[in-house]
Amino acid sequence: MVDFSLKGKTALVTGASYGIGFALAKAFAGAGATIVFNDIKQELVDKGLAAYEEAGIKAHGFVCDVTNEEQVNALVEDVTQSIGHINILVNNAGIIKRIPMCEMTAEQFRQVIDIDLNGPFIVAKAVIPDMIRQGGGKIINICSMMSELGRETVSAYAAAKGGLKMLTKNIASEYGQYNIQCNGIGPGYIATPQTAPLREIQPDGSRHPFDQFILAKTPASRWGEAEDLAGPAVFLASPASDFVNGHILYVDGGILAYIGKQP
Ligand code: NAP
Ligand code: GCO
Repeated sequence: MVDFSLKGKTALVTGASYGIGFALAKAFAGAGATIVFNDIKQELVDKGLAAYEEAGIKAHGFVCDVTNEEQVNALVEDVTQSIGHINILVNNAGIIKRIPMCEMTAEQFRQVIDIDLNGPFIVAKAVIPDMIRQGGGKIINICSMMSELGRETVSAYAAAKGGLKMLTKNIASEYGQYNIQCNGIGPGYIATPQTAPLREIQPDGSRHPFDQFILAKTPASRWGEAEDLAGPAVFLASPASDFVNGHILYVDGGILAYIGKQP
């Protein structure tokens, strides 16, 4: 019998008050996991707790900035002492800045790298030692189409997500011997607050040009929903994927396989 259960496991999903992280955490709870999440503002943690409660999930929320190593180490210690050993980590927290590279300041570039790449390093480094003591664990890094492709205005984001792909492979390489599996999920274009600007209805009532572009680039001819990522994430968090390591699972409706619909 293939084991997709997360019963008895504790999952930390970063940046999971809403969006993709929230959808993954809900799916993990449905598979039996205890949910722990963080956000950088108490008001968003509270909003997230209310949303989990509305979904019938007793989640545990903490204020923690994934770029702050002291806060992350304190979070992991607190969770381990008061809730349980972290068996599953999803490095989901992330930002994007859409600015032409030559107009982007070094500080803006650094901020994206800090949250989208340094953050996953800091959090993974904080949870791995106890995973080793517990005999293993699961780490899932949320990568992107931009782990493989570039486009105008997202240089920092693509650099971060490309780096996150290789950090995923390196964690798999370095800690696979301790029964830790580290894989990535590469979502396609998903309808969340992060991509809302790309889907805004135009003043004349037409779809945003980028919205139309993505529909033409996606064989499924639709944007993904955060829930489309839930099954792949439960698979990578469960014993069913114990021999999958260093893999980036693209959940993109076929974008990476497709040249695009002829205009
Ligand atoms: P989102 O709606 O913008 O949510 C991002 C979450 O991360 C928010 O809860 C945000 O909290 C949190 N966050 C930001 N900086 C943080 C920090 N320093 N410490 C802790 N939490 C922080 O994004 P999303 O669309 O759900 O995306 C989630 C992940 O999937 C990101 O890594 C993103 O790059 C990736 N992704 C998204 C898509 C897509 O099409 N949407 C596709 C591929 C990959 P605040 O609200 O407080 O800022
Ligand atoms: C963008 C989008 C993308 C998505 C996602 C695609 O501006 O191109 O925000 O980067 O967020 O990363 O996989």
